[in-house]
Amino acid sequence: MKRLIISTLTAALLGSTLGLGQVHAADDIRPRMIRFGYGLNEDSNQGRAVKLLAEEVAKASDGKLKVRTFGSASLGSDDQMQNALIGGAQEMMVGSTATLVGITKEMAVWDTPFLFTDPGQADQVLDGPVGRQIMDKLEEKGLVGLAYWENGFRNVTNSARPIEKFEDFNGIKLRVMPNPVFIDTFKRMGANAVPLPFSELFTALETKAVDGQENPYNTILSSKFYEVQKFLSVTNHVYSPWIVTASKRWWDGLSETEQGIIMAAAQKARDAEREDTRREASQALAALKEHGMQINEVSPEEIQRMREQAQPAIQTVIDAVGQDLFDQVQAEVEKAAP
Ligand code: TF8
Repeated sequence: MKRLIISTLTAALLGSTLGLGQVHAADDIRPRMIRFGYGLNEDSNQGRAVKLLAEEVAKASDGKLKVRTFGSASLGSDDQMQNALIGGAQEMMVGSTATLVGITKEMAVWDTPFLFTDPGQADQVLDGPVGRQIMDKLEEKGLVGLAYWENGFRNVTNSARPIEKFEDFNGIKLRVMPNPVFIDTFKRMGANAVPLPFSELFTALETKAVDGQENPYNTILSSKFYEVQKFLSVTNHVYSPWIVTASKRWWDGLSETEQGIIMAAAQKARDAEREDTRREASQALAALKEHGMQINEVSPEEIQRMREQAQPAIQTVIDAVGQDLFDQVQAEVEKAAP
């Protein structure tokens, strides 16, 4: 009996050391269903990239890892999904870094008004060491950051008038992302800043609960804000990243192979998404005009005045992230200047 056990054990040990490679590697990928939520609709830059990520994961895992995608905030607002990830009730999502500030305050650094001047510069800083360092801060809060995607440079729409100078914000009820830096920035511009989750935004615009909002061209187009907003003012006042996150509780139970497949897919989708977003953004103004929006460029002088007006909001960023990290990001931004 003893012999039998020993020889069985030896066989098992030999089996694993001799590799029986295939058995082992296959074991490394277990059939799993991954719930992946996002806030925009399927027919958006975000939706297209999530679909690509799901396809890449299926391909690389021989269909064992199945990413089920849930768009249009059908699993909840960014905020709700973040908490579902932390609790382990949902596996993955993509959303704004700005809505993570309540969880990981360092994320507020990306909300610094006028931080980046060009998307290539944003890529370099986000994908570089300081971007990774900030992403890694999520882990102590129960989240794993996989990749930054592009939401993009934000522009203002409203139903009252063209914004040509910051004084034009006066009295405008402007929906902002629920985040202290955004609230502060737009209060300083003179707007009545109203924090609201994105999932409630269209209805709020439609019912005139708010007069305006700010988002990249792509979102103004894909979320059909042109149906409920007349004026689009080109301010490019901040660059917004998206971030793909996973539930740490769930992620830690994956094999290295599984983690590698998902990470590679998030990065591949990132590269495709940035290209797609930039291509779409370059044609979006014409499309929005066709949909009847009245578009105005803000003069460089008035942008400079907006920048000065928003300047004190930088203190809100520094209070959240600390002077050291803020300086470190500034140094990376300068290094990556176009
Ligand atoms: C916003 C953001 C949103 C994103 C999206 C829901 O205005 O720009 O578009 O967070 O993932 O809330």
